[in-house]
Amino acid sequence: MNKKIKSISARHILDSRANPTIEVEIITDDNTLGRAAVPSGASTGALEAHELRDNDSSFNGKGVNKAIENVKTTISKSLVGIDVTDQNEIDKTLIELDGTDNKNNLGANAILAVSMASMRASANLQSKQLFELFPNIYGQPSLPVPFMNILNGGAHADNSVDIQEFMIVPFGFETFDNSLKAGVEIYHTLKKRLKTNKLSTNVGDEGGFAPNFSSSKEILDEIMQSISEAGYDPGVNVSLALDVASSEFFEDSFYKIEGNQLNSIEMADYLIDLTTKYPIISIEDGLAEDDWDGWNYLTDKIGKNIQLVGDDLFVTQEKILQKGIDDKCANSILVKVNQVGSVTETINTMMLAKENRYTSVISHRSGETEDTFISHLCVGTSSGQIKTGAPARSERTAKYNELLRIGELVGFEKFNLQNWGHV
Ligand code: 2PG
Ligand code: MG
Repeated sequence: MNKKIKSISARHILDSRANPTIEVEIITDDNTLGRAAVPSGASTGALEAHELRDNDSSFNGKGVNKAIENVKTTISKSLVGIDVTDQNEIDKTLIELDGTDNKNNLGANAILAVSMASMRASANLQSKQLFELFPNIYGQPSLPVPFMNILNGGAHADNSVDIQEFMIVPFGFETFDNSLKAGVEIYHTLKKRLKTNKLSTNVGDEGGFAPNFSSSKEILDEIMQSISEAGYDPGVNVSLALDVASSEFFEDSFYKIEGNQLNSIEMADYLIDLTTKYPIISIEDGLAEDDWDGWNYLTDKIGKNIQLVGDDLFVTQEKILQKGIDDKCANSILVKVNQVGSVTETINTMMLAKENRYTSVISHRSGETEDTFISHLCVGTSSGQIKTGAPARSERTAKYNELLRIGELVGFEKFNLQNWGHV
């Protein structure tokens, strides 16, 4: 087996929001191919690794030609000839080549695309499934509980809803395919109900519906009804989860939500109140990324019973997660490969999470491609939870569909209910 990298090429493809993104192909000496494309966020954390864009007159400044050039020149020169199965060495080389803390030189998009493509090439070379190459951080490979964002607001939709994501969590099933089926049936029921009530059934960036509602409670009531009408039991086999994405409406120390101005404690209390009225098991970014005191308060109040997920807060970075652990903030981390910019660093962050009894929720971005890397990351590390949008729009269903394929291989009953939260 000749494991050396022979060539690395890059191109732009389009993401689900009509923006260019980078796709990389790695070919080994024995002509094995590995291909990967990177996603892109809209409600991004301030400390995310740097996404290199051209900022010129084409594609509204969103071109990725500079990132492509970096792959073809600097990165190619250093990686050709390296053993493609040595992911640590590849990622270390990439990080050293860049030489900055946040991948400002080469671009996290350039580096990540190469990192992911090399792992794919390595799997193909060894005739393995991609998920088999990940360390089993939370246990033996298993399928996740899907967190399905069925109603969109915030930066992902042009409606009046402040909270970004209202998710259903079909957890009470024996197998992944039945869990997914429940989610799909509830999604369709919600659509029917919205139509009947003359509300818009147009969808947001992640495939969830995006009608106008005046309050979160109204939305949660609607979703509860949809769960029941679809034949499921809210709180018994299907729970709710929120991504508040509150950094987006945190200004001058206040949360501007639903016409109110709440201070940090009031915002936390508002969320706590929601958890007493609805079967909410997980809240992501309930407080803003720089409101550490608010996070500590919320964690102290409900962290024993509710999964509190840091997304913008931790940006998948080990050092920032360590601060959260030290300061007793959150009990879970959202894992987005492009927030940190390489496979190895993603794995290291997840290991730190596991060591400290934090759960890991593997996540897509709002701008996605057909790449299904995260489905494999989730199964291989056995994180037990994936958030990858509504069961609609091909860039979202691509991830669920890949999980269905993996389910056939590993067995659908390998459905991880142990690591899916704090309830
Ligand atoms: C989030 C994500 C994905 P974005 O906030 O969790 O749902 O959105 O990719 O826009 O950051
Ligand atoms: Mg989020």
